[in-house]
Amino acid sequence: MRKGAALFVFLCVLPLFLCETGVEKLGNQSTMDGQNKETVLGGFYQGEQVAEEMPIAKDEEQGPGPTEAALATTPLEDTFSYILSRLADMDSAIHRLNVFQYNLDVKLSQLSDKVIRMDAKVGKIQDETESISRVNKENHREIGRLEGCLKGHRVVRKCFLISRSYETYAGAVERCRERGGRIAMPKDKRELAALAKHTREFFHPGNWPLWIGVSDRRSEGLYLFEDGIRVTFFQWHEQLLSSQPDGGKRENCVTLTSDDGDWWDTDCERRTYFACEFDG
Ligand SMILES: [Ca+2]
Repeated sequence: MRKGAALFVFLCVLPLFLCETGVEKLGNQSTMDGQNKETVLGGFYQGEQVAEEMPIAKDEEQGPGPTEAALATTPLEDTFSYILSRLADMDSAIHRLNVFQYNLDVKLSQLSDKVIRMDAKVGKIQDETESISRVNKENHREIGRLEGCLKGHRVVRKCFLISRSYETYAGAVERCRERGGRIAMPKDKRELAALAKHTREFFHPGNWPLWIGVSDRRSEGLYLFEDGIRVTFFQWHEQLLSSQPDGGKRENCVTLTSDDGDWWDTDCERRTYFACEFDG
């Protein structure tokens, strides 16, 4: 190469070299406070990696064009855009929440309707159960009435039936009622004689007491049948040394003994056999 040509090339390259090194130094000064200080040696960047990590320096080297300058944003604008973006996200979340709440309200309404329908069905089932229970009780009473006269002893218009279960006086009254009858109330001597005979034959050869529907629970010494009618005749057991009734206020209910049909005043809470009566 000729000296003239070499000089020409040198003069052309030198300004470019000076311009490039000057720009890089400016970029180096602007980034000295950053984390890439170690990449700088003698005011120059090393390697392509540094060039990639510092695109701004390269841009500054090339200088912003008119369009890029127009698109450049300030930190305040970036913050404003960020806030708008967050508000948009929150609005979207609130919308989803509203949709969820609406669906929840719909399901709750449907569930409420189902509960109402179930309540109605439960009420209907309860009514049917009560109706069945009433029918069962009526059937039970009817069976008791039939059983009372089939297994018991008929006297004119009623039948006496002896139970082999033990009950207090009140329990015996309730058991007879559940079976469609009443606790035995011999209202005259004929009925009393028939009941005594039936009881003697039922327990023979044993001797057991059983409740009949007579007591002085309301007023000491005033004996009433269980239906409230006053007793006008008695069959008290009598002995030379002691006669019935002798229990005073401690013994207010009456038992009939099976061997002789005599009456004894007895503690109402004692558990013993009992006799019911049924319409014949
Ligand atoms: Ca008494």
